[in-house]
Amino acid sequence: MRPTTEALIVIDVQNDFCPGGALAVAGGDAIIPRVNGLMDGFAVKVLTQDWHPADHSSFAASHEGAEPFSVTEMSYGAQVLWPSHCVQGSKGAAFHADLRTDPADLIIRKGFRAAVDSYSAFFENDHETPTGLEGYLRTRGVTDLTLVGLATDFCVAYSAIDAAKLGFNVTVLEDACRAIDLDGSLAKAKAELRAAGVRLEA
Ligand code: VGL
Ligand code: ZN
Repeated sequence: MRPTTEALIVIDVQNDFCPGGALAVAGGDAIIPRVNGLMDGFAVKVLTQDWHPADHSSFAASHEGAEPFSVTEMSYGAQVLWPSHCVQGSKGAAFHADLRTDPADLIIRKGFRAAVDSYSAFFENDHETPTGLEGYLRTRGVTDLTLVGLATDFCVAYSAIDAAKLGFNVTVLEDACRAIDLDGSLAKAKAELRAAGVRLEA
């Protein structure tokens, strides 16, 4: 068992990011056995859940004439417009049935404000609205984070980079993640992860 200063953060292992889902990540469900196996080794375990209202501004359907995977400009910067996904209370927003959720200490939801997306488990995409996860981890005395989940190049990368900026020691287990890889986003995310001081391990 790892010390109580170390937390496992499992990002968005939800039906919509797995094969058959609205924003399916290739092989998204293949990481689940590894993620399940990691849980017992960590004293602190957090799951995140992408949790959008049906009219969320990150959905292409919320923008007249916009195609999914196009990019638009929001008040807080560039934003990819996604197929509608992880709508609050929908089957797509539920955790994958094979993911062990009972061992989790905390399930933190993000992206619930219609006007701003939230890739990171720590801050929304305006980079200033906190989710509260930092306070939770610090008050529990956590200093080191291991991140796994979906998708490597969006929610995992944003979370890991924010965590490193906040001063946590951060490791991403690449084999326990899968990427969307939109227009080179995986290579870009990996370069940014390394630049932020995030450790990438298999
Ligand atoms: C994610 C795109 C939109 C993710 C969430 O979990 O990586 N990507 N919403
Ligand atoms: Zn989302």
